[in-house]
Amino acid sequence: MGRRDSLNDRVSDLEEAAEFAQWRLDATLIDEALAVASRIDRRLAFSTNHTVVALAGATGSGKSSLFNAISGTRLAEPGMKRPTTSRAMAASWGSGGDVAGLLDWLDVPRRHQVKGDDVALDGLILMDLPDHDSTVVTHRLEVDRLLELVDMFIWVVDPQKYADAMLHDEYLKPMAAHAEVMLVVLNQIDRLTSDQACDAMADLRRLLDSEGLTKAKLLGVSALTGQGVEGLRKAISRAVQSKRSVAARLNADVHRVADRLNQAYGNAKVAEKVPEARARALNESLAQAAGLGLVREAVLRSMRHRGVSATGWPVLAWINRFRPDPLRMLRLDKGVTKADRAGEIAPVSVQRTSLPRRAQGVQDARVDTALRELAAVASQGLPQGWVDEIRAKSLTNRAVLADKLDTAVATADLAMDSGHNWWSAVRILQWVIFFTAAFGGLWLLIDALLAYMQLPHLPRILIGKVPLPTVLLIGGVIAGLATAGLARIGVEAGARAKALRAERVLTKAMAEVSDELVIAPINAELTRYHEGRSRVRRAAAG
Ligand SMILES: Nc1nc2c(ncn2[C@@H]2O[C@H](COP(=O)(O)OP(=O)(O)OP(=O)(O)O)[C@@H](O)[C@H]2O)c(=O)[nH]1
Ligand SMILES: [Mg+2]
Repeated sequence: MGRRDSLNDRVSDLEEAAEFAQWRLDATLIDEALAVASRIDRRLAFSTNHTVVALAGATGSGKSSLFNAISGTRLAEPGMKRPTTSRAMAASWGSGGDVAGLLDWLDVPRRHQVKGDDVALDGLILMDLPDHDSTVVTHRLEVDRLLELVDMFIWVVDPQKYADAMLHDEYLKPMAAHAEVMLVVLNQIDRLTSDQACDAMADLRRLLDSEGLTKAKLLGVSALTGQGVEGLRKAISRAVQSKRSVAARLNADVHRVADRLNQAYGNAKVAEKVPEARARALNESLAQAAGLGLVREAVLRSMRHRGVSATGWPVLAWINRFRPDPLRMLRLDKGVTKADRAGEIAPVSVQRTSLPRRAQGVQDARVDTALRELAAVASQGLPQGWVDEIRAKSLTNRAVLADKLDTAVATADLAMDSGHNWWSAVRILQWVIFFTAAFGGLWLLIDALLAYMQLPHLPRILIGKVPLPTVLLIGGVIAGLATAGLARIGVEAGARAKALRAERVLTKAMAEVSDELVIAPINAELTRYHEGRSRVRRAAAG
């Protein structure tokens, strides 16, 4: 039972490994693996208490005669005319189990139920096959078809043709994995002296061993005289009663195809996911292409511009307002407001920048190179089909990449409106200073006018030796410029911090885009490979 469970596990491992490899490894091999898996499922659906044993071999070797000798019947038709048997024929022993269903699946309409209670053969379905080396092509097709399905093989050879190249090269050697469920019978030993029979048996044993069939039993028999037939019956009986042949045959099937699939998967060291350094290199190229440098520069200049307008000497600041805001020119001035984040408004116009597309050709080429290198590094050691798949995956979203990056830049929160509350305080101070200076200036002007018109002048207040209005005017201008100068230092520091922050935010936003559009699809492909490989290894190891 345990064996059957592990067989089921191996079959599903094989099936999944084949499915993971679809379109990536050799299609014929994958189809074969899937066919084996479904064939095993079908066979296991029928009774595993029955063992289907086929007599196979060259024409005239004595398959039909042996069938009769083993079964003690005359159901098969041995003959002089070659080839004699043209369609498979089956005889079954014992009742119970869906023998009819099993024989339907095997597509063997010629069938007999052997009467009597031959306990030794209970559970046996013995099959007489046509000749595998037939001149009639349908015979060979029938043999090949049934050899795929039966649970155990008895290869019947005769003293003349036991070393036949076709038998060994096309059937025995390729089926070495199935040696455990294989019996080789040297028939017609009545035609040899006992020395000749010993020599022939030893020679055949050597041959089989050299072909990897050490596990295959070899028996010498004569269907004509009945010599050795009892031993053969016992060997069959043991196999049938142990009920292990079904699982053993199917296990060998899994083994054979899983080995080949395992080889196709390869065992090179393959990355589990895209290396960090590669992902970073790609992100840098993408950032360049999406104009990260330009945005950072624009943020820096825009913050300076706004800061100077807010904190500068009011007259100069007012002039400064007429110069365009660098961020606004890139349509990045809005950023993401609190309302946007709450989902209240998400105007489409915000989703696009006006970043210049001047050097786009060069940038695109850089991105293409980065994508190519990323795909090449990530797919190192993989089978060619998988390498192609990863390259294709790296380019799947190439067309939308630029747009998505631009949207990421356009919607990134550059936080341009925060962190500069002190500007307002400075602005108020600047206006106070400005009005103080203006007051002093006005005072002097009025004084000058009164003097011009020779009217009595305003009261004269001195600060030390300097008149108050002069102190107010000159002091105000100096204080205003000094405040503007000091504020300029703060503005510059703030602008730099803001530019750095913008760079960080944008880099992160772009990394998210590249993760989603490039890295994730490649990583999924790598995971698929590793999952498939671990499954096929399990299937092949059992
Ligand atoms: N001497 C001798 N002749 C045998 C023996 N077994 C079979 N024969 C003869 O060999 C000939 C062929 O036997 P079949 O049983 O028809 O051989 P087959 O393998 O079924 O042949 P196909 O159906 O054509 O593939 C017949 O004339 C048998 O009588 C044996 O053990 N000794
Ligand atoms: Mg025959």
